[in-house]
Amino acid sequence: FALELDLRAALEREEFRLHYQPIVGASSCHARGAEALLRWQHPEHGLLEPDRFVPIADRTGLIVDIGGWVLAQACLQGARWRKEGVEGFEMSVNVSAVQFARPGLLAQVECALAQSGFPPSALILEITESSLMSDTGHAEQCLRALKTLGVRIAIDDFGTGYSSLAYLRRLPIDVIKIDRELIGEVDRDNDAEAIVRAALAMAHSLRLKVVAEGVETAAQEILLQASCCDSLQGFRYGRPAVPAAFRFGSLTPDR
Ligand code: G
Ligand code: G
Ligand code: MN
Ligand code: NA
Repeated sequence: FALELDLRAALEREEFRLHYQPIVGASSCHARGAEALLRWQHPEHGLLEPDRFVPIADRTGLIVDIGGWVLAQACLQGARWRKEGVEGFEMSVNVSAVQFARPGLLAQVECALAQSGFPPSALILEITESSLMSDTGHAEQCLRALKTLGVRIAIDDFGTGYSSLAYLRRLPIDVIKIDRELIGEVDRDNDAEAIVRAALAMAHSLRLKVVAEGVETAAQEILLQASCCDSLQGFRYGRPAVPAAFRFGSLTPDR
C-alpha cells in the first residue's frame, strides 16, 4: 500500500502537523489547555486525519518515531503558550497502544520535557482503556515509570471499552476523558445522563479529574456544569486548528 511507503519518508520531509483543540475549564469556559491532534500534509492526498494513517504507523512500528516527534512538538508549543502568559497552560498528547507497549516512551517524554522546558505536571498523556487492559501488570509498571517524571495520565475514550473499573483503583491515573459518544446523548437520553453522572461521582471520589469530550450544545454544557464536570472539550469551544488560530479567554458561544 502506497501510504505505508510514504509514511516512512514523511518525518524526514516534515509533512506532519499538529492541530490543537482547546480544553476549557467547565465553570469559566476559558481555555486551560489543548489536545494535540496529529495531521499528515500528504503531497498528493492533502491533509490526512489520523484514522487514515495512525493504524498503519502502529502496525509498522513507525508510530514510535512519529510519536517522539509529536511529544517534542507539543511540548515546544505548550512552552510557547506558557511564555505568552497563559498561566498554567496544559498540553494533552495521545499515546497509542503500540507506543505505550514500547520501552522507549519514557526517554522520549523525558527528552521532550527537557528540550522545551515545559513543566512535567502540565503534560497529560492520553492512553485508551484498551491499551491498559491488554496487559495490566505491564501497564501498571509503565504508568508508574512515567509518573516518576511528574507527568499526568488520562484515560481516553472512557466508557467505550469493556474494561473493569477495578483498574482505576490500582493504576496511577489522574484524569478520565468521557467519550464523546456518551456526551452526545447526555442531554437527550436519561440513561446516558445517569451513566455520565455516575462516572463523575465515581471519578471524584477517587480524586480524579474529569474531561467531557465532544461537547457541542449549550444543553450539554449546562448539564455538565451542573454535574461538576471539571473540563469540557468539543466543537462548541473550537475545532482542532493550527496554533496561530488558537484562541484564549472565554470560548463559550453566547447562550
Ligand atoms: O483528530 P481526530 O479526531 O481525527 O483524531 C482521531 C483519533 O486519532 C483520535 O482518537 C486520537 O486518539 C488519534 N490521534 C490523534 N493524534 C494522535 C497522535 O499524535 N498520536 C496517536 N497515537 N494518535 C493520535
Ligand atoms: O479519541 P480522541 O479523543 O483522541 O479523539 C479526538 C477527536 O475527536 C479529534 O479528532 C476531534 O476532531 C474529535 N472531536 C473533538 N470534539 C468533537 C466534537 O465536539 N464532536 C465530534 N463529533 N468530534 C469531536
Ligand atoms: Mn484523545
Ligand atoms: Na477520546
